[in-house]
Amino acid sequence: LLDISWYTESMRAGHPVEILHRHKLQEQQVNEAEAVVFNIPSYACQRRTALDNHNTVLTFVSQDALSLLAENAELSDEDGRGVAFRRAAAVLKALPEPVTGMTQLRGLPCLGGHSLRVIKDILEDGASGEVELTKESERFKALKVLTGIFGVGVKTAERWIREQIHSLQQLQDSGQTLNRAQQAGLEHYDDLNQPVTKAEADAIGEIVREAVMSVLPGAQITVIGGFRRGKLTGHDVDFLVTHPEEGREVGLMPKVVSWLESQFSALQGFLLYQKTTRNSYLESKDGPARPASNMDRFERCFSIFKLPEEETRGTKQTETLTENTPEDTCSLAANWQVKGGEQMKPAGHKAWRAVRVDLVVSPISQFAFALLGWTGSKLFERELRRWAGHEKAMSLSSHALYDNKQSRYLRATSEEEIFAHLGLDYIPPSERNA
Ligand code: DCT
Ligand code: MG
Repeated sequence: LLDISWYTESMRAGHPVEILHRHKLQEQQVNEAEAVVFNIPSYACQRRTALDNHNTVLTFVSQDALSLLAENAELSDEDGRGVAFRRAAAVLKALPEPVTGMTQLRGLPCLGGHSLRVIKDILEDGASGEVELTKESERFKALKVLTGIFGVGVKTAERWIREQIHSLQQLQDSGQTLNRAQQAGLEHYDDLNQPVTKAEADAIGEIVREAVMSVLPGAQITVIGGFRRGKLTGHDVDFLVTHPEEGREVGLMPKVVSWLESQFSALQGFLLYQKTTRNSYLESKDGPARPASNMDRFERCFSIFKLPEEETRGTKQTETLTENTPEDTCSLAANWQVKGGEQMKPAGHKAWRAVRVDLVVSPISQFAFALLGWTGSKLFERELRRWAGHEKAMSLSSHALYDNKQSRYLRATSEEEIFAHLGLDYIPPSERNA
């Protein structure tokens, strides 16, 4: 295995690695010039990244390791470091062959010294000491548990940790004041931390379709996020709604929410929680200057759905609903359900599960940008915006694409057109899994 110290040194010194690398090869007279060197473009949006990549278990291990370090950095408010690890993990995902030795990584973009060190440890020892230590660290574990509560971000979790709150039990005992989102997050903690399946996403899609069609016939509903990229599970289900007539979509969300809340059944409505924000994007007022912050400018509803189990099983079941007793609840989080006002459930188990659902409404004129911006992956989106800004002097958001050189907006009615404006080959959703 190759000593990687020179990679690190040259990168620190800001030298182009490839030149130093050739020089080093000549110096050492190592006849490795023909060693496999993958030709991987540096931006994730220039690459096709399928879900099922060509890598071996070994590469999966190192990818997971880098993703864990990325997560740790993000949970420590070190986003720059987080992105660096995410980019490195994404390069491994895009490799056409399994990595068996460090020489194969020569000349690859986005692999910094730190990431290379981790990969080297895994190739040599099967694990990285740093990753194992991080995994076991009390702080990391506490941050994961606390930010795993819907509505709790890194700042809040850190404040709680400073107050010696590391677990759900300690949070409950502490008597901290929780906002409405956090209360719902705690109440449905177990459900929301269990991956949503494709079948559940489909069942939610049907309910959303019925709701939207009831209040705005002719509207179009598209699944976005991970499920559009072909993922089999997700942490939530995301939908984009539009209407072919510009303007008809305005004010849609409150109507959809009312419909969902008013579906009287044994389960009393489909929403356990919702927060709707109005569309605050105005091209004439906002201008192209703040592309990265436009994620949340659409009319949008963050919600927690109450998905009846029968919807995913495809058969309606007649279950007797009985009064909930503490004995019915089998988990810590479920215990709060009594407090949270949920009184009815079948003895022994719930007839439903809580699922996070995001609804986004876009005017048809912005639809292609919204679709592209909300399909992800998060890294793919970040890389698209970076490509637009750094390579094309353009500003890309989920609302619009602005050409800074021509000082004008570039219109598009499909994702293909946006890729073309950006000078990129079209990449279908199933290959945006960077
Ligand atoms: N998105 C983004 N940047 C963010 C958050 C979201 O570009 N900071 C975009 C890309 C994905 C999409 O919004 C939906 O977000 P998530 O649901 O968080 O991502 P996902 O890919 O759908 O992941 P999961 O399958 O876990 O839901
Ligand atoms: Mg999602």
